[in-house]
Amino acid sequence: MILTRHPSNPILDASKIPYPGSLIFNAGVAKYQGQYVMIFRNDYCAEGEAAWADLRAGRRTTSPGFETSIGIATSRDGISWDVAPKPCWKLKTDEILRVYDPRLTVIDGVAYVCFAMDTRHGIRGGVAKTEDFSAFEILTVSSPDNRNMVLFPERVGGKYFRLERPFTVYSRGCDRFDLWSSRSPDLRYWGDNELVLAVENVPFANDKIGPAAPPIKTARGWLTTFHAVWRDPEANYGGWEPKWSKKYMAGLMLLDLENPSKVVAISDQPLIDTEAPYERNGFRNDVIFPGGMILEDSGEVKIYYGAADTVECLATAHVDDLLALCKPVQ
Ligand code: BMA
Repeated sequence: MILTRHPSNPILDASKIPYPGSLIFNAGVAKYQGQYVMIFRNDYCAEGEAAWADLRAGRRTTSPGFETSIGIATSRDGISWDVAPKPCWKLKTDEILRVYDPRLTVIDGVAYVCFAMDTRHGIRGGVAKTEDFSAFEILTVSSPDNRNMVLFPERVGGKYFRLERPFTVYSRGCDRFDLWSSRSPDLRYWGDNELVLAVENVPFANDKIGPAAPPIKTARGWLTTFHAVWRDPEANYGGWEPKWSKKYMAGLMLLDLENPSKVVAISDQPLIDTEAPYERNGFRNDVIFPGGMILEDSGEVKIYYGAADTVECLATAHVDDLLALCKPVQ
């Protein structure tokens, strides 16, 4: 068994949140200033918790109105978490509906948060800088539609480097989305975009793919997860939403150290497929979405992932076993 689900999974859920919270998932995690820091998405019901219960029980078919806040938690061991008493970030204006799915990368000791932003004119992806997670300085926001941005933990060839996932609806048809890269001299202006991995090159995805957790550096390359979506026309994956019919899995690949737009090796199997009850059943059944990946000095890799769009989980593996899963690309 290469990957071990942590026995205390889910490591964070709504029961541990000291403010309104229903769905705690898709967190970014990094080591920062001597401790583990988790920045997580919290979807909660503006109509009150009873509305969620009605949806779960089939007493209503429309999703209740929700709000999203971003929460923060810290840990000494990366397993048990102290949640701050208040959410750390929420953005809602006439134009911006919410920010969500935060990813955390520390570059030269500075914490950066990539985020998705729903607006009235499309979905955008951005990068913010923070010192202590009490305030966020937005450095850049993309044009729509783009999201799932992850920053590399160091510059590559002198440039900041990120993976991202534009939504190419018009030219690719519905849900044929691929994983792209871009570079920046200053974290603000992004360009040199390149296609990194196309959905048709992932045997276990037939719908769309995109980045997941920020990568870790190994001697053989940048090791990184990605999310891969399978839509089974015959299956109904359930979920509290009546029409949910997709399954999200974690894939694994290795990118070239000097040119991370190039995939050098990839696993032809999902790294994490849905299996545990907390992955199979929730707001959206059968969803695994990694957002944090930490390489320990021992060679252990901690992979943090949102499960069923409902809870946050942890799985561990040895870095050598993960590297062995990735087969060279010709
Ligand atoms: C995507 C995003 C993610 C979510 C996933 C599965 O489109 O909304 O935040 O985890 O769907 O529902």
